[in-house]
Amino acid sequence: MSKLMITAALVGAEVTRDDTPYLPITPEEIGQAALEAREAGAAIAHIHVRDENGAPSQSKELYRRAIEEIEKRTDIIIQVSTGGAVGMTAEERMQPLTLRPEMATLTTGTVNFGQDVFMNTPEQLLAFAEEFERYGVRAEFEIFDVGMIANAMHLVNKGFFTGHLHFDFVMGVPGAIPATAENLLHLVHQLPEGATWTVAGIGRHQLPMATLGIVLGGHVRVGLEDNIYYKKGELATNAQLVKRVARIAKELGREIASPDEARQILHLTK
Ligand code: KMH
Ligand code: ZN
Repeated sequence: MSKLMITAALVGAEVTRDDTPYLPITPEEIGQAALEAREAGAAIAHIHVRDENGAPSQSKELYRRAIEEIEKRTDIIIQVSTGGAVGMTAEERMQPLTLRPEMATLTTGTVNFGQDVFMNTPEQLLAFAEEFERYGVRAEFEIFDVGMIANAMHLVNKGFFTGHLHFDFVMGVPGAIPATAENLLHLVHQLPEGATWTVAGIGRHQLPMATLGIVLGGHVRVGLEDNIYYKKGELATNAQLVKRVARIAKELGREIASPDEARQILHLTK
């Protein structure tokens, strides 16, 4: 089994400061949260950005500042979001790709998202694929339901996303695939030969899915984007959530990948 890559999903688009005081919002806070997550064992920082009111944004300038604050503190792999928040246009969501980040996420399908709909039409997916190619950005496919793997492979078979393929299974969003062991195995079995995968469980599913990811040879995403609690009724910091996964992995005999080791696993050339 390879070393374990831990992704810290530091910010997200839905959680607010009213939900938790630990949510990083400003570029400086995001930089500091990335450093603390790295020190706790994370190899990848998945980031969104927020405007001065804390609202989700896909502003290129805000991403540029957040990336700068992370890069001056740590060598962690920076993975920007092209998911943004529900209701944003595809053009709005694409903006951070123009900064040529080391990685960016791409959700390959439309899905119910709580009471909302997270839209990713075939036409939009093609436009995203062209932008990833134009700026030479490595994708992490965000898989909220099983059909999204086939949609990603449809784009790969068209000639997009050449090179190593990496998937993140986001499990337990109300309206999307439930976070069960059986569903995780089914998702893993759909992947093409040689692909790597991460699992992110939402809310109370975060810890059990992370543990499954460790023992099944996948990789793990935790962080306040997906879950704000350490345990029922007790809020967590991003670093605490990462540290717990690193500790469990070590107990289970799985070593933790540094950012450079994660770059090797993902065949990133930077
Ligand atoms: N905020 C969700 C609607 C991503 O970062 O790529 C989409 C999301 C996925 O968070
Ligand atoms: Zn995200």
